[in-house]
Amino acid sequence: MKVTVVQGIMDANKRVARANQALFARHRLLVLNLMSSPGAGKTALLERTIRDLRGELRIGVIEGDIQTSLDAERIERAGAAYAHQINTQGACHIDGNMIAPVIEEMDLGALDLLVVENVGNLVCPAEFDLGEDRKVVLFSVTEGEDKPKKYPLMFQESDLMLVHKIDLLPHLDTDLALIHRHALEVHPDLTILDLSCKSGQGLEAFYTWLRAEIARKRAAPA
Ligand SMILES: Nc1nc2c(ncn2[C@@H]2O[C@H](COP(=O)(O)OP(=O)(O)O)[C@@H](O)[C@H]2O)c(=O)[nH]1
Ligand SMILES: [Mg+2]
Ligand SMILES: [Zn+2]
Repeated sequence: MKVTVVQGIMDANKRVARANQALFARHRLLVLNLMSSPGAGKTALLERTIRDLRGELRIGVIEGDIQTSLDAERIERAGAAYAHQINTQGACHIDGNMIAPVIEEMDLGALDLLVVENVGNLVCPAEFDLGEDRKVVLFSVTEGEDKPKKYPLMFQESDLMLVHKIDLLPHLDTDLALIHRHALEVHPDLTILDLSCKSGQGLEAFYTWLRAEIARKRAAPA
């Protein structure tokens, strides 16, 4: 496995994101930008998805963390077709510049899906396009019903919201319907799926969404 360390390069993110997008389009490869606060379960969901869909989808993951290669090691152990760790050295999000040299080196044609696991943070990851097709926000039921209203940009920018760890609901006072209502207040068209990678509840609906998005991207003009 390879670890890339990036310094604070921040120039012209939009331009780089467009170039990344063109490269993904040439390969008709679906790319997701997976965002959440730290600990919502991004890596756990990816590990489960890779294990469940092994044999059907070749999934690659670019991991973004301030430090360590722990997540890419987990992804590799889960049997991913490709795993790469980016260390941002303090930066609290991934931007288009950081993934550009990584995707240039990769064999994008060997994948059915590429996921970028962003740095755990509900704020600035939403501000930086990577050239992805879809932004996905993972939000766990332990984070408080008010967060979609407090961090609206994340929920406005995202195409899909995954409400995670619903296996915990019997132990909590969390109002799941209120989480939905607050997210829909800031983004009325937001697609919302409830799931748990621990119990497996809701995963089939997520996989159905993935398959549909992959099919749509494959049919899109290069
Ligand atoms: N109860 C429960 N815990 C989960 C679930 N998914 C992940 N976790 C736990 O959440 C913690 C953070 O998971 P991780 O994948 O490292 O989160 P990340 O920081 O978003 O990548 C770990 O202790 C996981 O065991 C779930 O579906 N249910
Ligand atoms: Mg992680
Ligand atoms: Zn940041």
